[in-house]
Amino acid sequence: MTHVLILGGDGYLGWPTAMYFSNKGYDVTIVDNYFRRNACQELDTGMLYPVPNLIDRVKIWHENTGKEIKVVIEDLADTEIIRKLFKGDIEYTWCLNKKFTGIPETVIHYAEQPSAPYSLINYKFADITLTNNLRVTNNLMWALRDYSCDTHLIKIGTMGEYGTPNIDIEEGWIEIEHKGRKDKFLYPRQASSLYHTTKIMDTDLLWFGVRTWNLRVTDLMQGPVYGIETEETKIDERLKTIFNYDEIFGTIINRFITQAVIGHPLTIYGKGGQTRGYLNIKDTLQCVHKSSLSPPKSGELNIFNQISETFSVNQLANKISHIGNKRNHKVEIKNLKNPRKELEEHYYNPVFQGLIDIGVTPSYLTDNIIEEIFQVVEKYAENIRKEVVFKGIKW
Ligand code: USQ
Repeated sequence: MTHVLILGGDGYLGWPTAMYFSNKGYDVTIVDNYFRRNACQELDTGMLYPVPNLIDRVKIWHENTGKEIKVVIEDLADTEIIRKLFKGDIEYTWCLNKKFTGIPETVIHYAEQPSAPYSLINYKFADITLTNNLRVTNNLMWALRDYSCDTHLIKIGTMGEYGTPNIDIEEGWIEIEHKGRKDKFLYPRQASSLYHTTKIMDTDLLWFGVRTWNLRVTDLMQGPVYGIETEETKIDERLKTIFNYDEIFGTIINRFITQAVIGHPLTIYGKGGQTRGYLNIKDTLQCVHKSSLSPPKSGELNIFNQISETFSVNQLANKISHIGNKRNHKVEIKNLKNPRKELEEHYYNPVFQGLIDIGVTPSYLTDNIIEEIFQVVEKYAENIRKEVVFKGIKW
């Protein structure tokens, strides 16, 4: 069985990814330090429903499927943890069989602070974001260098690394002709938050590791993800992934649907012309899996733009209010003064062909898909707290 190590396996994307690979017969180990849960508690954010801790989750998974997902509860910013995972002297927090599974063939790296607003609350949170994200990536890069250059690292990057340039966004690379000579470089990056900036720095670190030590890395430039259910979360109610609707950890589509359900005006920041590439949570799983089946050669960095379609904030608000009204919610739309520093009207034309070429079939934000998310959110409507929807973290 192929061994897949998932870093950040308790998060919104990490947990569904763990079940997806486990269901396909992979030997899965996950590592997490409960960063996201602890931050949600510390910052009093909005979680649609409580989720069991990781040990209970993997036990529920085992009860339902007979499959084992090994768990290590540790902080990957600690220099030794990832090295121990590669050396085989790690202590599992939960597993059925204590035997070391061996060096992973694939590592999927989600173990980062993922929120732009979190990274700009104040200096303390900026520092946590920089320290955590860069240390984890650096620790991982050195462990790969020292123990297993052949392991394929799949890193979740972000489309926000590119920003919103006034030219087409290529897939990772650009050829530049200058004074009669040509060369290929990483596409220029200019992020609009400190969180996004750490992702740029991650890419730079790993590109160095690829050039210098022949590492094999896939960097996935992902857009904002939406959705709740995946095939595996449907197996048991308790296997649902963490779903945030607050401004810190909630992404826009999940937020707008939740706002529509509780009668909170949809919070369009500024003019609402901000355009991004979006994807369904189910597509994240497909993209990561298909990438694992098409690893780069030793000494190569693959970069894919991981989005399925693009929308402006205004287009999203219109789509969601249309479905919300159809479901008898009285949906209002409100343009708030933008708490973020970003362009509110801009050119946006990213290429996103690479993942389709390796076999990903994109899902789209259809009325049916929006209705499915509405149904789940409505079920938990009593848990939604209006006061955490918008607190106005500015930068
Ligand atoms: N926005 C609103 N109203 C809201 C929330 C967001 O107008 O209530 C706007 C934002 O200003 C932004 C856009 O919607 O222009 C997307 O915001 P978001 O909060 O959904 O996403 P973002 O902060 O960009 O970050 C999310 C994830 C992050 C991931 C990123 C991909 O939290 O982990 O890397 O999406 S991307 O945006 O392509 O960089």
